[in-house]
Amino acid sequence: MKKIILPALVATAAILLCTLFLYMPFFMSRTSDEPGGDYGSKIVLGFAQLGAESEWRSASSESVKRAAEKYGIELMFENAQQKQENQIKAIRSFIAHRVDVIAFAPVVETGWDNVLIEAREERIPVILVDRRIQTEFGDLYASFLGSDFADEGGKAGRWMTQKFAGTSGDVNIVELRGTDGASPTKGRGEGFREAISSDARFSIICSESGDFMRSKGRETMEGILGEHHVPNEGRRIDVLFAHNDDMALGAVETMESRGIAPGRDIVIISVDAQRSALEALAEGKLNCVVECSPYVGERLMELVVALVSGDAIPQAIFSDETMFTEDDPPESLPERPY
Ligand code: GYE
Repeated sequence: MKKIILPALVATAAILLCTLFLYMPFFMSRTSDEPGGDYGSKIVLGFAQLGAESEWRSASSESVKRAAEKYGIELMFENAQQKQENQIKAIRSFIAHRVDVIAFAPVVETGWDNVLIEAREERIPVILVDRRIQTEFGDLYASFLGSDFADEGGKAGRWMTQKFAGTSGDVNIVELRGTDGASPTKGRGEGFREAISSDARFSIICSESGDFMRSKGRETMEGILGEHHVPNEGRRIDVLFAHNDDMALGAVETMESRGIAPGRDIVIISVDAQRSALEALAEGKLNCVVECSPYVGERLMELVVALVSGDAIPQAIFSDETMFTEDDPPESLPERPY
């Protein structure tokens, strides 16, 4: 009897195992009621990056790519070259591919409703990375992951008021704005103005956009210096507030080419704290650098996994950020991974 039972048990177990393996993919794949497409067990994330305008942006792209690899998430990555229509096109292609989650860094704040309604209709969740949008609809995105831009502008403004606390006379400020219509431009500008508003000595004598680019920072500063910094005619710029490091570093080049000592003749404050800016700070060419972290890749992947698993996620997640100043010993400044 034993002789018959044992082979029969082995055969039954083998048949059961084979059946399980055959149907495994079916059990693991999502049904059509669930958000996103069916890519087996691998999560697919469509990421529409806004461009490659700054060193900060390159670090942000790198952070997302490395994190996707680390988390085993399949990444569809598009670079929109700073054009909203390219980003919209990329998002539409992600919808057509039925990716599991869409993330994007909106180049400007407005004009996203239609494409995000399309994503919502397909039940594909969206995460805003880095920049925010303005919309009347409360449910077009699941979460925002990035920085508090008004706080960054506030830090810059407060540092400046302290820097000039013991001095007398007017303080003439020039502002190099980021891309017009973008949330960091708005937030940093407002936060800065709010912080300096209590003292009438501070005035922004000129504000121009350099589009967050080093080349435009260089060019724009050329015209601004010619018009506003002619000390022997009594025209003088005391402070440059640049909305990012690349524009500040472009302006530094222009100042040096005109024999102006950046950081000494003109106090320079910028935002981001990328590697090259921290080096310039250590050399005394920048005076204050407010940190804005591009290293959100891993946090993004955690959110993506949570969304696909059906877990609740916070509506907004802000990075912990600090600032670095001319008073920090150069050896205490952090090393940037990329
Ligand atoms: O400060 C700048 C980049 O959106 C926070 O965009 C980002 C900004 C960053 O080009 O360098």
